[in-house]
Amino acid sequence: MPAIDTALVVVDVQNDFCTGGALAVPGGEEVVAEINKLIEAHDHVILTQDWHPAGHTSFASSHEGKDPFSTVELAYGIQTLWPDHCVQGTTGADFHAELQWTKAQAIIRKGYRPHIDSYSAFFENDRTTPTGLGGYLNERGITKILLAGLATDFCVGFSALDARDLGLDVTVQVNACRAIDLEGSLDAMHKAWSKAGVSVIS
Ligand code: VGL
Ligand code: ZN
Repeated sequence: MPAIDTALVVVDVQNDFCTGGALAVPGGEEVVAEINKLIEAHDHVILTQDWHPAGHTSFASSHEGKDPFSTVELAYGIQTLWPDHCVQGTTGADFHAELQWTKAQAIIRKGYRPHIDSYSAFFENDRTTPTGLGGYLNERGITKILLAGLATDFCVGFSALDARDLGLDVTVQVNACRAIDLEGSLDAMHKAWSKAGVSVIS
């Protein structure tokens, strides 16, 4: 495993994406044991944390008459609407209790702007607002990342594509990811990864 010069980026392993959470990803908590092993094996560990203010624009509850998992047209384009989740400071936004996160060197919070969602760890859903992670890695001379976490076809997936756009060497550890799989989104993401040159390992 290329642990020395590779940063492990652990995406959104938070209570709301695990069984019993507000936006539960099937089997979400199953990634924790595998990710803990990856954390042990890597010298550079970065976490992302979905971190929405109450009333966030990605919540169906913020759009009258709209149901979760439908879509809406926002200023920056089509946005999928979600149940209220990962609200700043709530238990649902906390990392899973068994995730061994203390070694993490940085935690990138995303989705905190009230009117923009952010799936990717690098750019928000308007595709132009950076989170700062690209600059952080660049300044530290890190050019390779390994991604794991939730959800494969949204936050992990778009993080991988954006990282390739930034010229990084990107691998996704798919056995340490779980998917939402909304209308073929998992299949579409695998196709997009292969086009973009994202490596996949399990
Ligand atoms: C995510 C939907 C909404 C994710 C976050 O972590 O994949 N998905 N917010
Ligand atoms: Zn979210």
